[in-house]
Amino acid sequence: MAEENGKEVLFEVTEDNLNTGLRGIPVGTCATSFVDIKKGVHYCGYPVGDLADMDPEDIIYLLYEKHLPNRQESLDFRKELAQRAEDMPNGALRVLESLTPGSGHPMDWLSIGIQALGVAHTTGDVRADGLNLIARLPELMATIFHLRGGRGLPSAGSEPQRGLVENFVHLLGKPDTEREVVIRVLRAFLVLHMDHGGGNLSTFTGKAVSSGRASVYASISSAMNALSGPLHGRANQACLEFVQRIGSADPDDVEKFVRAELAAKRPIYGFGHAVLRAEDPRAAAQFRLGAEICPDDPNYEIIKTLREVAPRVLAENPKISNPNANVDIASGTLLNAVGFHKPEYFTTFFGWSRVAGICAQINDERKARGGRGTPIYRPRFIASDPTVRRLD
Ligand code: NMX
Ligand code: MLT
Repeated sequence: MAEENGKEVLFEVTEDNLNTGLRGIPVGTCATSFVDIKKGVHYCGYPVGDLADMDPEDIIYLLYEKHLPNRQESLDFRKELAQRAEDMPNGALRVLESLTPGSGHPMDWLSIGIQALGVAHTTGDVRADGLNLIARLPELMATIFHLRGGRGLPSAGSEPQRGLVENFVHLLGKPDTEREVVIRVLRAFLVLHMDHGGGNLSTFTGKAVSSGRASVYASISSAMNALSGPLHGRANQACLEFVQRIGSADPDDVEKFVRAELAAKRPIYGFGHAVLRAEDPRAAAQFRLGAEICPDDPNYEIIKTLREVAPRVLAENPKISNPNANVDIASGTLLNAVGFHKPEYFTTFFGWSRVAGICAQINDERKARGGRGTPIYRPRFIASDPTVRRLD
């Protein structure tokens, strides 16, 4: 490894690295998670697949504290989150009532809702604001589902002591008979999507906005807008819509469909990755869950075929760095199987989950440099034409 002034040279930037979306260029350190290109994301060193069945609250604790909680710490943390949710300012979400049901995309509502929570109550302490937001998200999410669906405000009162996912499901008013499996899928979904290193677009955006000392709410709202694009978080919506259009698990039909999409210059959603160079272990974890909860679901049958067929077809294009399945291949199928039938809402679950990792990373960055915080983000762009012109 080369050295310069006694320091390891991590990356040498050449012209080829320009205009590549900063791909691969190291810009900082991240304590919450790292991504191994073959083995996937590790939260504070733990492979994510090993954490998939754990309580989301314990994983949020892990991302903040960098160790898994013992029993007492876990109980205390849940109590703290419940207290923060109970202290939600009255009427904070009324702004969502002024939006027309069904209008815009649910990610717009999530972003607006997060800003509204910040308008109602920002302490300026990034740890408190992050944990308040995390604690209050189940009520925000349920409010979006109800209001955007034209059903008014949730009729059930928020009961945060139930736990994050359980309170959301309670607020949605899901029948008791459906709750167990919905809770199982959502808990796994939240854990698997919470963090993915420091450089993914939504996390990077949230931290960049925060580096200018904007509030946690402004930063996270911006992060959610970043997540809303179909190449990033909204791929989970696009993937299920795509699967429903295929409509057949026959390998020949699936292959024909994939080839037609590529010929039409459309991405194959749920495949490829900016960092990973193997199938995403989060995809494998969701396939395992699907085998338990919805093995005969027609969409599940299709994604099983897609998982085999698409990598083979994508690998024919040497430009594609990773033809394998990513996290978004299966999540929509699982959500749909447990009763969430509108794909446009799927990215809000990704957002709900990712807020935890981004808030924890913002907390770390503000504590950096002995409490002075990471300096304002300011990478350099080189003028494509540095000619100085004069007005005539
Ligand atoms: N389908 C079609 N083309 C693809 C795919 C795919 N799944 N993956 C990569 N390519 C293309 C890509 O568009 C690029 O083409 P061009 O040079 O014309 O711009 C070329 O292959 C090289 O791209 P890569 O270096 O392999 O990937 P990159 O890092 O640029 O992009 C993704 C990563 C994830 C944006 C890309 O793989 C993609 O568009 N996948 C489909 C959308 C998706 O599932 N996104 C979710 C990612 C995970 N998440 O949740 O954020
Ligand atoms: C992911 O979860 O896969 C991401 O947020 C995308 C990335 O890491 O670039």
